[in-house]
Order: sequence, then C-alpha cells, then structure tokens
Amino acid sequence: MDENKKAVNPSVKQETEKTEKLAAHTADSSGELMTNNHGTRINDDQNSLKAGERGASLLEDFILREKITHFDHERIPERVVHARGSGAHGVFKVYKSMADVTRAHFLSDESLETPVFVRFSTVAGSRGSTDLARDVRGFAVKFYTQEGNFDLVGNNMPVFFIQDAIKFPDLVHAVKPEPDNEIPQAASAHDTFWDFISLMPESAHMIMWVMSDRAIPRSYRMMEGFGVHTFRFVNAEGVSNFVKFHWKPLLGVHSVAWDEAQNISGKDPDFHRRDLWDAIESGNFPEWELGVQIVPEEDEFKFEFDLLDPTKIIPEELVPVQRIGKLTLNRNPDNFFAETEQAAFHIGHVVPGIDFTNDPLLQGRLFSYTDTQLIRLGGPNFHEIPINRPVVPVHNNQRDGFMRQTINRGKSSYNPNTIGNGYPLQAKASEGGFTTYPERIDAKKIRARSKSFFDHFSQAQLFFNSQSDPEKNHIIDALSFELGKVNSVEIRHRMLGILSMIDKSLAAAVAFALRLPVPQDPELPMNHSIPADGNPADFDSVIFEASLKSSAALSMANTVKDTIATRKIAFLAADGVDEKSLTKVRAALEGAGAVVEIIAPRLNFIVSEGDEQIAVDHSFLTAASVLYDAVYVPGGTNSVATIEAEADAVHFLNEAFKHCKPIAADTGAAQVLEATYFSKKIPSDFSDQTVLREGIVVGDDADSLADKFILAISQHRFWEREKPRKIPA
Ligand code: HDE
Repeated sequence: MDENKKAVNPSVKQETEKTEKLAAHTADSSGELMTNNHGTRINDDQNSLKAGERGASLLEDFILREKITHFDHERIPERVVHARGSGAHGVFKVYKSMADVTRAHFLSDESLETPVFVRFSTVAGSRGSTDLARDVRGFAVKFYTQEGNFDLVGNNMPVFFIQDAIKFPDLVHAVKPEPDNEIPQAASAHDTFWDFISLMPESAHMIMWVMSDRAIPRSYRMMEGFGVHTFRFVNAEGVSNFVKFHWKPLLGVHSVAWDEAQNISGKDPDFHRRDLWDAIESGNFPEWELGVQIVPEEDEFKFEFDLLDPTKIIPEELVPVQRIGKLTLNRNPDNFFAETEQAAFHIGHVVPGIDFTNDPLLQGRLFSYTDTQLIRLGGPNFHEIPINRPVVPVHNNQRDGFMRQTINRGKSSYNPNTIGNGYPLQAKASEGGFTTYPERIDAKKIRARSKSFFDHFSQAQLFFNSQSDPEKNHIIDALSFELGKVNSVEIRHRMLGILSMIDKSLAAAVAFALRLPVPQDPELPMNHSIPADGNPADFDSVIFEASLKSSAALSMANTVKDTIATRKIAFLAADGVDEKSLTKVRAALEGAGAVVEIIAPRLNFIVSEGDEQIAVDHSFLTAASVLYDAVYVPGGTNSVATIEAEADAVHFLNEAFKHCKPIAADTGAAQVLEATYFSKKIPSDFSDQTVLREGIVVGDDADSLADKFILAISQHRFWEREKPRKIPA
C-alpha cells in the first residue's frame, strides 16, 4: 500500500470544490427538533388526528397527509438500462500537460485537481438486482472542471454489440427479461437475447468480451474502463487528433469464477457495492490511470478497421496507450438517492478541447441521455440537482419548468437584448467558448451501413486468440451455459454458426456441450439488420483476417499481480487456536494491505490456547468462502479438531479450492485439508497432480508460511486447478 493511503484518516471525509458545494444542500438532523416540510415543529409523530380515541381519522390532519403523500412519491423510474449502480466521489489529476493535443483546461496542468463523481453499474438488471450478473459494467465519470462538466460515460469493455444507435432499443428489448413473464432478471441467458445476437453478426466481437470473465469482475476497483467510441481532442490551434479513452485499475484486472458469481448473488447480492463502499471507508482509495490512444487526423484510414466502428478496438500494439493522469475515489456519498440515483450522465457533456466523431452509435447517444433524464428525473431542470451542478456558474436564458431552483433576476430572458445590457454575453473561443471542430462533410443523405463496417469477425478472433487457456475455457463454459439456457434449438444452432466464424475449436467445444453438430462451412451468417430494399452500400459481407494475431492487453492474465492490497482473507478458527501463528500471519497479511476476518463456529469471540480472547467477525452461518479471496487454517489442537469436525468449515475449504483460491494451513492443521474432498478425491488418473497443489501452502514456520501465502494471494487464482474439472462444493 502506498504511504499516502496509510496517512489518510478515513473518518475525515475528503473534500473537493464539488463536495464543499454539495455541503450547502446537505442536511444533518443531529441535535435538531422534528418539523414538517414547511418548518412547523411536530409534537406527535406516532398518532394521526382522530375523532375520539377509536374514531375515524380526520382529513384535516395536514401532518399525516404531508408525510404519506411524500412517501407515495418517493420512487422515480429506474434507469432504462444501467439501473443497478454504485457511486463515489473523488479527484482526477493529470500527470503532465496535454496542451499539445487538447485545449481542455483540466488536462493542461498537473497542479490541478478536478473533482469527479463516478457511477459503476450493471446494464440489464433492475435497481435491486444482483451485482454479480454476467453483464457489461458501466463506468461513468463526471469531471467537474473549471470549464463545465465533462462526462466520460463508458463501459468496462471497449466495444459494443451494435454499430448504429437505431438498433439499441432492439438490443435492450432482447436482453431485458422477456415481456410476457418478466423472466429472467439480470441475465442474458435466455431465448430473446440469443435470438437477436444470432441474427446480428456485428455483435460477434462484443459477445467474446461479454462471455469472458470480464463480465464477472472481482470488484469495481479491479476492472478497466473504456470510452468505447473514438472521440476527438482539439488543441488551441484547432488541430484535431482522434482519441480513445481507457481507465487502467492500479490493482490489476481480476474476476471471480462463474460458479462463485452465482453463489455470491445469493450470499451477498450487494457484493460490489459493499466492496466499493468498504474500501473507501477504510481509506483504501480505488485508483485508475487515464489512458489515451491518440491517432493523428491524417492516419484516419491507415487501419484495417474503421475508427468510427464501435465494434472495433485499436490494438495497443498499433497505438500504445499513454497513461496521462490518475483518478482516485476517496469519499462515499452521503445519500444514495440524492447523489448516486439522481446523477445524470450525458456523453454530450463536453468541454472545449474534446469533441465527437461521426460514429453512428455515439451520434445516437448524443440524443438519448438528456431525453432519458426528462422522464427519469421529471423535467428539464435536472441539471440543478446538486450532484449534477457544475462547480462553475451557469448563465443562459433558459427559464422555468418543473422544480426550477434558480431565481433568475431581471426582465430579459432572451438574446439579443438591451434591457439586460446584452447579458449573458456569448463567450469568445479565447474566453473558453465551445467551438465545434469544423469537420468537412460533403455527402448525400442516405440510410446505409458503410462497407468499412462489414468485417465482424477479425477482432472477435483476435480477442479469443489473445486469451490464456483458462480464459478460453471460461468463454466456452459461459457460452455453453448461456446457450444451454436457450430453449430454441434453432437459435443454439445459429449461434454455433456464428461461433464457427470466430474459431472452429470454440464452436466445436460449445457444440459438444450442447450435443449439436457444428455447422460445416456455414454460410456467412446473414445480417438481418439491413433495410427492406437492401443496403445501398451493397451487402457483400467481408471475411477478413486481421494482420495482428494476438494482443497481450486483451488477456486479464497479463495484468498487475504484485499486490494483495484490500484482498479479503478468511481465518477459520475455534477455541484452542494457536494465537502465535494466527497473530503472526494476520500481521503479515494486514501489513501487506489485506483485510483479515476470523470465522468461527459461533460469533463474538474465541479463546486461544494461551487463554486470550480473539474477536470473531463472522460465524459459519453468516460467512461463505465465495466472499473471500483466500483462506487460512491456523494450528492449535482443539481448534483444529473443531474445524475438522465442522461440516461448514470443510465445505468452506472445498469451495475455496474449487474456485481456485489460495489456501494455507499450519502443519498442525494439515489434517483439516485432509478432510476435504479435494484431498481425497482428486482423480488419480489426472497426470499433473502438482498443478492441483499450486496455491496451497502448508508449513510450521509462520513467517515463511505468510510470505508464501502472500505471493499466492497476489496471483489471484490458480485456474489450472480446473483442469480435472467437476469438483463439487
Ligand atoms: Fe448508454 N444509456 N446508451 N451506453 N449508458 C444510458 O442514460 C444509450 C452505450 C452507459 O451511471 C441511459 O441516464 C443509447 C454505450 C452507461 O447513470 C440511456 C446507446 C456505452 C450508462 C442510454 C447507448 C454506454 C448508460 C439510461 C446506443 C459505453 C449509465 C439511463 C446508441 C460507451 C450512466 C441514463 C449512469 C445509460 C442510452 C450505448 C454507457 C437510455 C441510446 C456504447 C455507463 O440514455
């Protein structure tokens, strides 16, 4: 853990210009008397006004009426997509001036600290759905800059399902619960989704990402973010460069196992929300570096793909990601509804120096985000909700509307005017006025898809080829699961056709699980998203092989693995535990930044061999191995005997093994490991037994055991253990 973090006292809320401004709208009732909404003090909040003790309630009761009316109106529509989310405040600092490529003030000077509010989300589920759905994650950042708000509304995957905004309602209708019975919640494993996908070959690349473990992150703090579209940077001279935005988490990119995800959904559906909250409360501030890939205007056509196509990445081998600044989340919201729920992001909130391209998905989003707030937040004044206000003043001639907060003085609300002396004045570019990049467009008005968007498979192949073997297996398992939940054989079959265009071995493996034949030399899947009269650009699909065969940045296996900061480690112990090894291993893990929790048969405390009371965090009733990154069993004769005989403890270890997690035990506790399924039942014909022992540390010297355990935890998971497969837990 870096020194700065240790110095922070998390009980002191981290303030920025934005959070200070929010304070003006923040209420705290400590020490106050109760009033109604109009300030009249309330004497009885327990009883409504009645005609006599047992009599009917009286309409006159303004206190009851106000309270119930407000309650009746507490809910607002949830977001149509990305309904389930969690937010946090923080700051962004650029490492060095980017003035050569952008005139954006917040990227111009490393001494500037820009307040931000970030909201992470799943896409398909409702507000109350599980965090661990197999789904894309939203990664939306609102920068409160001195030139107004800049919203980078991205995802944790760098591409999207569709190429044109007009298909978005179809995509979302297909993935949301089916309309007749509203099943399933927060899941893509159903017929309508795969029906649509199997008819939309342009989704092939995104499907590889969504079926990879990226869709089941270990934590919001351990996932990447991407702006997805190609944007523009424009500098003070008016020179434009294309830019792709990336967020790179300093803890590396890590995921859970699918079986684990499904278990977490029951044990703690708020797993990601809680993880983010706890990390910030304990001063372990999540951090990401902002990366940019910059492409000069003159290189627009030098790639094998179209920069405007949102189903394509620019491989990092072709254009390296420059890390230009750091985002730190350092303060939890005071009120979920007021801040996280009412936050209104919009891809069209830009500042001078950042501009759009003609990506047809981006162009459609530019319409959607304000439109959706009008219904969700109830009118055109949502920008006045405290969380949405910029830190700089707002002056224009827009007036009135539901819930208007600002009291605009004066008679003129139009421009030009003389009555208001012409104010507010338009800002010159030199005064920070936004000027649109004057891109030249000479074109006919047509509805068509550009031919340069017709290659749907080369980057899906690139993604699959770039994965490690365990990652490839997980994609196969994910597709087998999802298509296994599809009832229509025709849809399953059509999907195998799509998969065989991506990779024959992938299609064969999924076909094996579904017990279906792989379509032999399938016709290029028909893209049904073409107009009734055909595509004016001539729909001849293109089969394309990318020159680049593999890209290291696409595999999570290649990300940071040298820290155990914030990892949660379970210690399984009972009365009679050897407190010396427990204390030493705990100190070593906590010293390396991990969070240790003691789990025992009963709550409150255990008594050690040396008669010390040790606080217990959870009993086996409320804890589960899926909520931890690793598990340790300390020695102590009585403790070991109790743990060995405790079915929940043995189950805990079996499950941790199944999910490929590091396991440690004192030599004196090794017998507990012997009681587990994985010790006894590893198939004897499985040749590589050593693989199964990786990540399992047993020893009697606490210091060396801790060192080896820390190394193992930093590896995250030992996926090789999955090779023999099928270990029940
Ligand atoms: Fe969104 N999207 N989206 N989207 N999106 C919304 O706006 C939309 C797309 C993303 O935490 C909605 O305020 C269209 C891509 C995030 O509040 C809505 C299209 C990417 C969030 C909307 C897209 C995103 C949203 C719903 C295709 C990644 C949550 C509520 C043209 C780059 C923001 C809201 C938050 C939310 C529309 C595609 C990211 C309906 C029409 C691509 C992170 O306006």
